[in-house]
Amino acid sequence: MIAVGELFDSDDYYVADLIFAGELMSKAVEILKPVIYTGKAEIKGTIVLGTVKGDLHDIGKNIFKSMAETEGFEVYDLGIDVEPEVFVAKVKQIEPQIVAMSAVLTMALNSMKKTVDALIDAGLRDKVKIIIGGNPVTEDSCKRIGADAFTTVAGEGVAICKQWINDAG
Ligand code: B12
Repeated sequence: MIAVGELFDSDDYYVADLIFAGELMSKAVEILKPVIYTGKAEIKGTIVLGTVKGDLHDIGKNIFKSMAETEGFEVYDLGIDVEPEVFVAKVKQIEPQIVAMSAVLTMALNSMKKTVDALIDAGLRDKVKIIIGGNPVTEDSCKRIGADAFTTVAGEGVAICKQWINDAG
C-alpha cells in the first residue's frame, strides 16, 4: 500500500488504482486473518470503532478491528464517514470502555477533534478511554484532539486497549 501511495503521488496511479488496491488488500487481510492473528481471547472489553467523518478509508480500521476481536474485545464498528453524533449515540447505547477512531486523511484529524468535543458536550468523555489511529496521527495531534492514546500500528493499539482493561481491574 505504501508503493501504491507513492505511485498515486507521482501521478502514475489514479483513484481507480487506489480502489483496486484497497479491494485487494481487504480481501488479502480477510484470507490471512486466521494465520496472522493468533491471540488468545481472554480480555473482555468493549470498543466503539469508526473511521471519522469525511474519511472513507477503512483498511487500517478493519485490521485493528480483526486484531481486537481476536484478543477478546467486542467491537461495534460504525463503518466509515462517521458523524460525531453517531459516535455519541452508540457510546450512550453500548457504554463501552473504549472509543477507537481511525483517520487516514490529514484533514480528518479535525473530525476526530469534533468527535471528542461531542463526547465532552454529551457528558461522556470521562466514561471512556479514547484511542486514535491512522497514518497522520501524532503525539501533537493526539493532544490537540484530546484523545488518551495514539498509534500508527494496529497491534500497538490493541496492546494499549488491553492495558486499559487490565488497569481497570
Ligand atoms: C487504498 C487507498 C484509498 C482507497 C481506500 C479504500 C479503503 N477501503 O480503505 C480509496 C480509493 C477509497 C481512497 C480514496 C481517497 N484517497 Co486514499 N489512499 C489509499 C492508500 C493507497 C492506502 C491506504 C491504506 O489502506 N493503507 C494501508 C493501511 C493498513 O494503513 P493505515 O490505514 O495507515 O492503517 C494502519 C495504521 O495506521 C493503523 N490504524 C489505522 N486506523 C486505526 C485505528 C485505530 C483505532 C488504531 C489503533 C490503529 C489504526 O493500523 C493499520 C495497520 O497497522 C493511501 C496511500 C498510503 N500509503 O497510505 C492513499 C491515501 C491515504 N489517499 C489519499 C487521498 C488524497 C485520497 C483521495 C482524496 C483521492 C481522491 N482524489 O479522491 C480519496 C479520499 C476519499 C475519502 N474521503 O476518504 C492520500 C491522503 C493524503 C493525506 N495525507 O491526507 C494518500 C496518503 C495517498 C497519497 N499519497 O496522496 N484511497
